[in-house]
Amino acid sequence: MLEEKRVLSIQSHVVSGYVGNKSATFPLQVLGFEVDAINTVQFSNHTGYGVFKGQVITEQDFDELIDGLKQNGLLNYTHVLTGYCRSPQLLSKIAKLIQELKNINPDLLYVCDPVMGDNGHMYVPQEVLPVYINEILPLADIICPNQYEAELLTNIITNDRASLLKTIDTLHDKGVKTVVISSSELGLDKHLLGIASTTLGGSRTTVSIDIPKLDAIFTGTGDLFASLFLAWFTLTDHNVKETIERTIGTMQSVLERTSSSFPGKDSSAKLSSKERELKLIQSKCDIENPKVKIQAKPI
Ligand code: ATP
Ligand code: PLP
Ligand code: PXL
Repeated sequence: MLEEKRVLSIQSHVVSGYVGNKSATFPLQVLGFEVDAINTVQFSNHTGYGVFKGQVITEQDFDELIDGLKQNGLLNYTHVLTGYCRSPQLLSKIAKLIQELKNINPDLLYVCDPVMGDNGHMYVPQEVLPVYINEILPLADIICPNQYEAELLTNIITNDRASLLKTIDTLHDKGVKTVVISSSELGLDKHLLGIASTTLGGSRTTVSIDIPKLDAIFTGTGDLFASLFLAWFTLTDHNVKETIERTIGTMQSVLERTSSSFPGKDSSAKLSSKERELKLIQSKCDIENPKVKIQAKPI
């Protein structure tokens, strides 16, 4: 792999707050990665607020940016990270770009967060699903769906750990070497269950992690999770156990710092979107030095 770590991160930009590239860029930079960001949208704030305004990149805008990079010989990346994308046409273009980047650097690592929905509800048009399945999955080195996204990608209903593990087997069978379930509702006793599995290096390693569930709804956490997973997977030389432990260590610190800033801790449901924005910048030390409080367990 090239000495320098340079990530192309293709995600949303928001002027105020932390989702998409605003959530992913800072942690990657703090951990020593160069980040080149393509902003698929530029919105005033995330869509969970009452109002949002702004622009969506067109396919032509995207092509122009890539053309400029290409003409200057700048398409040399070690990593690509993709997240929320509502347009099947743009997603398809992104797939073609990733193939081109892999031709330039065969060691490139592509991390795909297939952001489509949560809790049985899709919040992107359903036309993006076949593009993820047919064009993106064959290129992804790491995929980090939540439980519902794993169901969509594999057509398997997950009502217990065994069926969730079956989705992971199916994603491995489709050629994805590292599969991470960023969160599922299959944890016990107010915990989210996370699972990370890799077949890199010839043998299979699968671990689970019990994540204490905080009584609040956050936005941008999936994007932060994917960026931290990318960073630690690279920095630990592909050790999934250490990677998920450090990723969750930082996630907990950021979310605890965010929650403890809530004015009335017992009424999180009534908080505004602004009050629930991630305390990301304030968590710089916890990004650099994650406190691992929860060990991942081998499955
Ligand atoms: P995506 O849709 O981007 O694939 P996702 O739906 O899994 O991701 P989240 O549900 O936000 O994204 O979960 C990502 C991580 O955020 C979890 O692994 C967990 O560490 C953290 N997280 C999110 N919400 C909570 C919560 N209420 N309590 C504790 N941790 C949380
Ligand atoms: N809700 C809506 C309306 C979204 O547009 C998105 C975009 O990804 C999310 C939730 C996901 O946020 P998170 O990254 O926290 O999972
Ligand atoms: O992944 C979160 C996200 C990304 N991009 C935009 C969003 C959100 C969450 O609401 O609104 C534009």
